[in-house]
Amino acid sequence: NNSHCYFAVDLGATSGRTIVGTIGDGKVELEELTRFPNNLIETGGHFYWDIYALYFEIIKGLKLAAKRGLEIESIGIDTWGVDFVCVGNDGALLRNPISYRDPYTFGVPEEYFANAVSKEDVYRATGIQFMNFNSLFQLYAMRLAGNSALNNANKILFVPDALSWMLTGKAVCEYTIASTSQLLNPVTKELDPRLLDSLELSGDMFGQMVTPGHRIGTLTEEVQKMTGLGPVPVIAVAGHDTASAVAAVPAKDERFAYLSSGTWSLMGIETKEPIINNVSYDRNFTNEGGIEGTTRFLKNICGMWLLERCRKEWGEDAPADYATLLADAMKAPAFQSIINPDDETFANPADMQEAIKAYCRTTGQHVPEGYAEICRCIFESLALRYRQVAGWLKEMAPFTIDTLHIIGGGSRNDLLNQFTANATGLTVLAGPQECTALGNIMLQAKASGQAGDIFDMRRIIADSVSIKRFDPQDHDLWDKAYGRYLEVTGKQ
Ligand code: LFR
Repeated sequence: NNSHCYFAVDLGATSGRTIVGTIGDGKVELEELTRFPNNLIETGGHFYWDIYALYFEIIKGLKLAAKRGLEIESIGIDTWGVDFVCVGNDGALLRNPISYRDPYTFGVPEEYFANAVSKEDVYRATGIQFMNFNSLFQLYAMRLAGNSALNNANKILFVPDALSWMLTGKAVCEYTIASTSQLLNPVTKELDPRLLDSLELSGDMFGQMVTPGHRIGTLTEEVQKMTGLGPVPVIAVAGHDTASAVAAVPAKDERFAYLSSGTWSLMGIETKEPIINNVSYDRNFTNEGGIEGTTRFLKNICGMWLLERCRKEWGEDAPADYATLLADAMKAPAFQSIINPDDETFANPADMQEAIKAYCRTTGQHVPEGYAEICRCIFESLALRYRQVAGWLKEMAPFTIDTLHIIGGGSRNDLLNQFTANATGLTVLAGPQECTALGNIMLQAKASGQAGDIFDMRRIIADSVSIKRFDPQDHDLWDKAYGRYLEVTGKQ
């Protein structure tokens, strides 16, 4: 038997999974071992992630793998970006990490630019889009508040690195996850000394900077005993979930755009060099780290978050089945109500449906009623926002974009895929849904010599999954709707 087996941990902001990937005969297959919720815990005026619960879920997944007699060659962890854990002198975690959904960084970037480093200088040094929750601003907010975990920190580890540390006792700073912090300079590929100084931090607190494929260490004896596994190596994969997803886009060459569709919609291209100029600054595009020295030049768009929140609110008043929900949305009239999904009123409203209705009311549009109309409004508006961002991307890309790969959980939404093709005028190739896990597994395969470079990995993936094609239709209709979108959203 010449197949090889790898263990992936994929943690998102709402749920996490452990997955086993098997590579053999030039194909890759995934099996989900466990799935569990990732909860936001509110206490003492903050929202935290429960890192111990996540660690425990990883242990449970590893135990299951051991029980099944799976011969795991290595383990890799990817998570959402920006959040981090402080570690004390004695090696213990200094409480749970604060979540990026915690509003404690609202208004902090402005304070930072006024008192520490200017906005232009931060962008020039990092090329990272401004979002209030970037680690830079979280750390600054903690400093201003005299946060005792930070005050006593000997190490600061990003979430995937913190979990690897708990499994191996080895501290690293993986490049792709570090890039989300807005502390990393994508040209020197080091943490920026001036930004570190502004936070009174030193670079070595973050651990040794490593790139995807690095072998961090092996499971500690403690973990071996708990799980029944041997000294299995833990590999630094692309620790940022979006970097893992982009690594797994089943593209044949470099001339593609991607839309990684989950709670967030990340739309961008892969480039050899960062793109940091006045236009990228004005459009707030980011240059996050990819694998093999590539740059993920992209923009965050509010994605399924709108729908996820609405579905929670609807409960049993809307079909639980996704296909029925989409079919009902199709029965609602087209282009009645258009919103800007990235309007700040949708970031974390108490009532998402009410926020959408209020937006339509203030902009003098039809106020959507019922789940079908609201769904239609969300999907059409997302597609129109995609067109806007794709347009900016086309202006800045160093190559002609003709294909958009939609990957991640949101790629199973045929309706939105078709809308996206119509709105952007691009051919959409949808799938796989499991891009993040596939990227995580392939990076491990590459580290153990079972896969070659990025395009070899992508070929193995393309040979293993099915991809659906959507060609643009109804051009005039969508063009007219885009005109309305620009009017409603005030051209920004
Ligand atoms: C997606 C993601 C995005 C990042 C956001 C917050 O899961 O990692 O790339 O901007 O979460 O960390």
